[in-house]
Amino acid sequence: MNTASPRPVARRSLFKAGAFGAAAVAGGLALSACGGGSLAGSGGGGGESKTFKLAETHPDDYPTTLGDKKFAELAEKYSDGRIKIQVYPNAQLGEESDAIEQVQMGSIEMTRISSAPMGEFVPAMGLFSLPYLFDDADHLWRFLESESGKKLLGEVDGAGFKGLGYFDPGARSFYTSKKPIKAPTDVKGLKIRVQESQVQIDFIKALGGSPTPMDYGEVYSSLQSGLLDGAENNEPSYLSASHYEVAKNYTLDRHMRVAEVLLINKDTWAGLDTKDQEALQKAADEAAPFQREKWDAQVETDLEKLRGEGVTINEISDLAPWREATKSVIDKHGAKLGEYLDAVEELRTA
Ligand code: GTR
Repeated sequence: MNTASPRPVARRSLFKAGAFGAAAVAGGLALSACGGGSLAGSGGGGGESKTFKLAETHPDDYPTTLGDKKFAELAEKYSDGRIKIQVYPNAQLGEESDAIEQVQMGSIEMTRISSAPMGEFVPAMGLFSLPYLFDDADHLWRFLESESGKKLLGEVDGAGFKGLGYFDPGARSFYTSKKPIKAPTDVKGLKIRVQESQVQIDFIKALGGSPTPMDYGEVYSSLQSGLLDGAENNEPSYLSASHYEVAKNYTLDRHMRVAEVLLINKDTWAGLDTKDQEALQKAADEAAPFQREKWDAQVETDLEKLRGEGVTINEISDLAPWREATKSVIDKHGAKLGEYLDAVEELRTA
């Protein structure tokens, strides 16, 4: 039921130059061309039951995975058992950019994905990678729940997806193996892993560092081998992926809140009857606050655990020099995001 429509898959080559990336893309296209994917799950309405796969990069007990599972449980309940969603954690179905491509082509029906790599498929999603944009989680959520936030989610339609909702991403901060980062100038000359996002590449460049886009699953060994000097992420990722073991300096500058997004393949969505679409949407709407609660609870305990593991935590109280040093990123990428940036500004105060 999924057509191999010529949607852009090429953005990835920006980051994955070389044989592996080309093979992955070619492999995906071959799959799609022969109508691959879990066709068992793609039937159209009529009361028959469907099973969808949902790709998740994090481990079983991570807050986004708990959100996925709540979504799956509610989807089954609200569809009277017609829709079953199998959550595949730990990047079992592939690293994030591969998962996005597979959902785009329909070989996987769903994913919970970071908006950062999504920005390479749907440029407006790059908004969330703009540095020091949101003051805190409440500011982010005022935006996500606003008409603008919903409109932005709707932009994924044009790239072969349907956006079902947002999950909380926390805030990303730097961590390094050798020298701690205390001021923007400390990033100079450091090799820092970024997500597959041009905005994030420009962010590290603006600070004088050397940005290295890389799959999440490769970061630990790259920090360990010295290929990287540092990376950046929120507390639950830094802890659960054990990056703290090989990069013990954590600098809480909270530079980005890259929304987590729940996606379904557009054709799979279109193939559902209205009742099942409503069931899925209701499930996603209710899974979001559940995930946010889990998130908030975990961030605090994770910070304590990290301290207990001997991580040195540097709090950054004055963001002004960081904002100043990275202004060029907002100027370059913000120009295309005018209406969304205006909404973010309007929602800065509750
Ligand atoms: C996490 C995010 C993941 C993944 C990861 C990364 O915060 O939840 O989806 O994008 O960061 O840095 O690759």
